[in-house]
Amino acid sequence: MEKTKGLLLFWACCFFLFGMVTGEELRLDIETGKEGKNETVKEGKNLVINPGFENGIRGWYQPKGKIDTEEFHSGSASLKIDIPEGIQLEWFGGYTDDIPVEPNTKYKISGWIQGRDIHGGRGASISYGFYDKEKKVLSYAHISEGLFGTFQWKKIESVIQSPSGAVCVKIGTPYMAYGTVWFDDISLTKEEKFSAQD
Ligand SMILES: [Ca+2]
Repeated sequence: MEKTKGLLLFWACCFFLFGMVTGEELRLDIETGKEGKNETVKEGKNLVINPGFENGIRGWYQPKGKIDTEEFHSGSASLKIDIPEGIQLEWFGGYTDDIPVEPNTKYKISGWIQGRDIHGGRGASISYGFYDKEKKVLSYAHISEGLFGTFQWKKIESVIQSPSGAVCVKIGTPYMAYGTVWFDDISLTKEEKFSAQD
C-alpha cells in the first residue's frame, strides 16, 4: 500500500514538473514574439541624430536649410528651406551624417513635411542613400513623389531594405522647387531581420 502511494506521488510530481516546463516554454515563445514561422515586426529606436532639429543642424549637412523656431511639428524647432523665384533650381536639400546600418535588413524611414506655395521643379520628399565600406553608393531613392502646394504637417513613410554590402545610410531632405518647405521628426528605425522566406 505504501509502495502504491509512493508511486502515485512520484507520477503526480512528474506531471507537475512537466507542466512547469511546458508552461515556461510557452512563456519563452511569447517573449521572443514568434508565431509560427513569421517574425513579429519590432521597431527599434530612432537612429537619426537630432531628428527634430532641436539641436540646430548638428548631425546634418544642410547648405540652404535654416533652423526655424516658429514653425515645427514637435519640440521647439524644424528645418526650413525657402527658395525665392528667379534663381536656378537644383536640389537644395541636405542630408544626415553617415548612419551605420546592417545589410539585408528592413528599415522604416519617415518624416513630417509642411509646405507653403511649393511650385515648379520636383517638390519636396525624404530620401535615402546606402553606401558600402568604400563609400560607393549602392542605392538611392526618394520615399514619395515630390510634394507641392500649401499644406499643414504631413507624414510620409516607407519600409525599405538595405542592400548587401551596405554599411551606412544618409537620410536626405531633397527639395527642388520655389516656395517654402519645413522638415521635422525625421526617423530611421530598424525592423525585423529579413528571413529566407521573404
Ligand atoms: Ca522639431
